[in-house]
Amino acid sequence: MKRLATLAVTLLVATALSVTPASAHATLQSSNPAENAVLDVAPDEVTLTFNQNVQQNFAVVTVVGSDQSQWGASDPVVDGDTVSLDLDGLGAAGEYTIGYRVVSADGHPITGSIPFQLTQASPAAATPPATNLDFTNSAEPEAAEDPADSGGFPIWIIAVVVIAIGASGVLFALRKRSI
Ligand SMILES: [Cu+2]
Repeated sequence: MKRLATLAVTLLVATALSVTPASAHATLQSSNPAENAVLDVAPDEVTLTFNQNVQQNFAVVTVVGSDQSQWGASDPVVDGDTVSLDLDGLGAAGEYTIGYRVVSADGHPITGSIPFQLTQASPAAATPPATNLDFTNSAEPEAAEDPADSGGFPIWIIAVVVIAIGASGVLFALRKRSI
């Protein structure tokens, strides 16, 4: 009877030990923004907190808008059980998705996605694209073309003309000499 009990306990312990490693990989505990959060203002960063440390390497975190635009402004930073990603604002109001892939201490990769909503266009991102478009459409091409037109081109033309005249003079002289 005692032996049976010992056997039963041994089996239970063995089962417990064999089950534990399989369920030992990290799981996401919380995130900021939280799943299905509704935000007025874009967060400065995205933070994912796991129930245990995750490996320093191999972490991938993305923040993607409904138009597939990417909003992450850094590589993900792993600090123990948290992984963070800087944001440089977000774009238009709408749905965004945080996607992640980290490797837990036991080597198992963990992936997931966390949707959240932005109710107002992010001011940080709403202004720069507008200014960027202005720059590329008007200021930048003019600034880039002007120096080439006024400075670079005439010098090239003059150089080509001078070389052409010089070359024809030499040819002329050579021809004359050979005749
Ligand atoms: Cu695991």
